[in-house]
Amino acid sequence: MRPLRIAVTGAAGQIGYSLLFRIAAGDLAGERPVELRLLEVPGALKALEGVVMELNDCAFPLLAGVEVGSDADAVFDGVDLALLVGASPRKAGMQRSDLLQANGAIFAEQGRALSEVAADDVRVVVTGNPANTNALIAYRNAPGIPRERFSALTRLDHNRARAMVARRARLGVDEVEQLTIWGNHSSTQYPDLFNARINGISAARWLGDDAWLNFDFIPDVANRGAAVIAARGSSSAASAANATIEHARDWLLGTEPGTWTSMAVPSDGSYGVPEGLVSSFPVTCEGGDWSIVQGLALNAFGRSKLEASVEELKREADVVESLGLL
Ligand code: NAX
Repeated sequence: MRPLRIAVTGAAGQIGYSLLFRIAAGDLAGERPVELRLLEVPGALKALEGVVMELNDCAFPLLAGVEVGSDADAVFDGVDLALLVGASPRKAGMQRSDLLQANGAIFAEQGRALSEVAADDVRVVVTGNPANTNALIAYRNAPGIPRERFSALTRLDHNRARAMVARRARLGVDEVEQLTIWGNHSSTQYPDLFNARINGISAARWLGDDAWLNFDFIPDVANRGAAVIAARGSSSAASAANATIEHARDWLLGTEPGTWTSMAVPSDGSYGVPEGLVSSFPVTCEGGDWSIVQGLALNAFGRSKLEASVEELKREADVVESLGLL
């Protein structure tokens, strides 16, 4: 079978260092061989050469080839899947609009390059922050690619929330199903336990502890990244790589029957989220396509949380629009 061509940007970074080895070991594409196309800024290419040496030293049977470079048009040529991880970090004194501008330029350029040279059925996952708005910028600058082929990562938030609920309920993670992260991958995200199920019952009802839900669970999910930084001295990397792989694998190979996952995707207007904004929703995947799970009830609390997160997404979209990035 022809190897799946997978582009990874920011490949010499922290997340890249976990991600590449897992992909090469077969965790994303199953038994299908993979070819890695690694994009980095020129200053990081030397470090990336060292990573490539280590990839070779693993003698992965499924790794059909590795190419590296800092020219997006060359690296993205013919890729089936693009994992856009590399982004400009937030530096001291930077406003959010400065970060949106620095990253907007990267994702506009990468969207254009993918549109021109990637495979016709390419799928694009944005992990680099601010992930939802970077995905919006990328798809708006990629006229040759249907917008449904772009998504952004909220799977790490989903996994964090699921594991926290399982620990609280003293159950295995498999027993917590149908959890949803709604909205932006930011502190405004809404992890929904009302529609989540434990043994077929609403997880909120099963836990029966509104104070925990409001004052511990929701802030803990939103602030988990900061807690990891405080403990480890660096941001989440292995768990972010794991989430990126699970997101892409579910998209390409399908979600488990009877449940769903969380993905940030361009809204079709579902649940009142304005069309085109990249928001996290409950989704199922089949045959390489995602669909938003319809018909879930959002109570007044959930609706106000989602609305607040969508307001933030709108503000981010307005900023990047005013910067000429859309
Ligand atoms: P690192 O700073 O370790 O690595 C980023 C890499 O990207 C660097 O090697 C840098 O040279 C490269 N890069 C910068 N501009 C580039 C460009 N134009 N083309 C190609 N490569 C470029 O960050 P890391 O910890 O790996 O995190 C990467 C991104 O993931 C960050 O934006 C981070 O905020 C984001 N995250 C997103 C998460 C999510 O759930 N959506 C969670 C984890 C993580 O915080």
